[in-house]
Amino acid sequence: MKKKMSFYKVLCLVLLSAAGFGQDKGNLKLWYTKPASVWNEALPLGNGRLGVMVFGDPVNEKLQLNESTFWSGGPSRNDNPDGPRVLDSIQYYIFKGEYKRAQVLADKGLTAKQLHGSMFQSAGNLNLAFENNQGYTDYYRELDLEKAVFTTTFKVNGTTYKREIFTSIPDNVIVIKLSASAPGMLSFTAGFDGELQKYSGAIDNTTLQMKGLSSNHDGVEGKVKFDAKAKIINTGGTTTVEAGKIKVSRANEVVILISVATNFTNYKTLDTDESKKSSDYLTMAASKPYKKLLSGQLTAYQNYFNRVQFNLGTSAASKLPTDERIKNFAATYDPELISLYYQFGRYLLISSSQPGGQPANLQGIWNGSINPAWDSKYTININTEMNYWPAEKCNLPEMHEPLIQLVKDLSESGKETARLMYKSNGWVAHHNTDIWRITGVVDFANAGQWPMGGAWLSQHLWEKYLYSGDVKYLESVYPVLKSASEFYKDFLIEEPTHKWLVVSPSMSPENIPEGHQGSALSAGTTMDNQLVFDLFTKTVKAAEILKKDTALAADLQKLSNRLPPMQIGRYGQLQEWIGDWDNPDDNHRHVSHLYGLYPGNQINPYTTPQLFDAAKTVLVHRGDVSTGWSMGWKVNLWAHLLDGNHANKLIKDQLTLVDPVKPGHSGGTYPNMFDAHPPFQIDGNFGCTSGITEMLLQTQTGAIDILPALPDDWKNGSISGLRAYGGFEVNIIWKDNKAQQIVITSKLGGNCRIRVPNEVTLKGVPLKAASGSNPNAFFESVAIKQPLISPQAHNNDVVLKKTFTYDFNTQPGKTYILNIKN
Ligand code: FUC
Repeated sequence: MKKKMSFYKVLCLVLLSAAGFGQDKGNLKLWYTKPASVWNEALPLGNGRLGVMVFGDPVNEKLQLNESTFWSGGPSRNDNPDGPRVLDSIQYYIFKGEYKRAQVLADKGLTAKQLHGSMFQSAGNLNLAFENNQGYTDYYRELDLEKAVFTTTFKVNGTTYKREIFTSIPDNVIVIKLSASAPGMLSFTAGFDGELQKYSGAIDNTTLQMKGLSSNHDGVEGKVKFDAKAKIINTGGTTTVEAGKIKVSRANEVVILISVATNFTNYKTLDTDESKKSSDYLTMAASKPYKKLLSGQLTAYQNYFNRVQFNLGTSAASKLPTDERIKNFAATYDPELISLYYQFGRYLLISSSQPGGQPANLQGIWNGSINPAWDSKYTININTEMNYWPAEKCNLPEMHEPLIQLVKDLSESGKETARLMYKSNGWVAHHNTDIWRITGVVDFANAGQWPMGGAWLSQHLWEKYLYSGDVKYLESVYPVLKSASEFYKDFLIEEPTHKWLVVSPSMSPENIPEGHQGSALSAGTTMDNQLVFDLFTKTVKAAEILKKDTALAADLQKLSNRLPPMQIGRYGQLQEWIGDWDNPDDNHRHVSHLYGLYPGNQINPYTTPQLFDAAKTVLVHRGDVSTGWSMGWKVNLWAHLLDGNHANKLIKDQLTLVDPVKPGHSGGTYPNMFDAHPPFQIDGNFGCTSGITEMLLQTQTGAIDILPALPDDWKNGSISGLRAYGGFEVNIIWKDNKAQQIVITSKLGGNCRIRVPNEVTLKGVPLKAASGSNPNAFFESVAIKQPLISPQAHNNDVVLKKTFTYDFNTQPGKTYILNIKN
């Protein structure tokens, strides 16, 4: 009897805590009272390979289609083989201070001669023209993030119409269900169109087909073929073919399945039979009833989505349509818009990045153009990395896999670039890449001459390991990490003044210092030093864990010691460059030297307070409002400066409604919640989702930091399912800005060190105040060189809010519940 009682008690406790971590069911919806009239009002669906933007127009429904491998050109490279002839001179001019000459020479001898990257292209549209829907009323349109289903309803002459649309992860097709409240009311004509179509017509009276070919670009012939098919499955009514389209008359209900495939096999090969592939997916899906397709998708999607629940409370402001809420956001109290935006970021990552597929590009997987901004490719001097900042901590590690694969691919293609252009070992990538994994210099030297893309991307290989502790995985990526380090081992060069080892030619993305003759080119920029330091440190640690390459690790350690220290300039700022060239009025969108603050962890208030203060000075100088992704980065940075109120201010800036037709110059959010650079760029969505997480949980400074940057007006809330380094999963409930309950599940065991804003207790286990360094190796911090400080610099003391740091030992598979100390 006694035993039973305690079992029920435990059960009640579990149920109670689960309720505490919940989010208001049914509120995770983007919804509108009008159809989309332009692309930035349409709503995105995706399964990692197929992307679709749905407009929800009752009369002329449009589904704009993307397939993640439909890119211009074909397998290609873009190395400039003249590199070795000009490299010495460029390095010489940079050290002499003749930056312009260096740039001119780099433009000739290092920048790609022709190919500046390929374009991700739209595959066209499926259009449904309805005969009788003019004069509709009671219009409603939503995207339900809990189900990943788009729904629109409206009435015409007393009949209620409904459209439900989703993309299926397991079945690889887009699924549309059209229904009406009365029989025989569905009459429409379906047809494909697309700017790159080569053929569009009907195969039979229920199947449409469109074939297309990607564009030629930068002198590379377009070789990607796509095949799109739509299968109409009607209940009641008839279907006939009319002028290459299918006319459906008086049906009761219609399911349409859309399948799109390309001939892409991998970045080197285009030998898949696109027509067979699209037919195979279609046939498989058509053999299942709609309900089964939907339940399959729900299971697959919710397995990812449901892992994190976030609740910031609600208010009357949340009762309005989403576009109005964004418009009102700065002037009202609408905390639920923040949790919606947060979960939208997770939704977008699940929908645009699935294991085995391509990583999310500048627009994720959604692009309505055949000539998009920046080719909608991969900009790897911030944007692509930012896309993946939420992956591990927001409990979507599987979504990180396409990026890890891209890094593996680049380590192959970039080896040739390192050899051809720089006569170096290892692999290198510059500031852009594409589906063909180009690794040369694109655009022009002032933007592209940055041989650090590989160094930044490689950090993700190690970061993934820190969350999972999976040594087998580490083993599989170690050769890539090692080879990235080997490039810098060869490429670093001694600069004449301090004899530091530096990367040259390079730049601080994409900023030009004043008095630099209009040239961005320089040597030993702060970000480059930080990236090489991190890369070497991580390679050395990985080698240690895997018991490999002792000699190489020793070499890398020695080289690492000779990298420049960070420097604090005359304004008290963290210097962006090797010289004290910063301008306090510079509000450039890139804040590259703050990589060391986030996503790097070389700067923190505990072990590097002077640098922490200098980083803050930079951020104050740069200002808040900028492009979408820049604001997204700043949310993370202010969170790492432990200033939740300022981070929250940036969220407000990011949630500023941007006109979808005439966007202006500042970043913000479109009515469909897509981030506006402008134009649409998805990094801002992902960056902000990451930043919100960093406000609630940080893991990089030797401890699990609970509510490190909680804004004053996020008084009460809860979040569950976040991941921290070392295999910990964390749930937090806070009340009156204090951590009320923290639930930590340990997957790997080991010491758990937590830093909390208030005192907590752990039932049955004595909590020790933490001291010394964290014995848990996943939280090992690295020693940073003392900064060099300008005699003119005025620095401020870092004043921190009081926190409580504890250690307790954990067992794998066990959960620990900490409560506020009363
Ligand atoms: C970099 C940024 C731009 C833009 C582009 C795609 O060049 O500087 O702001 O995000 O990438």
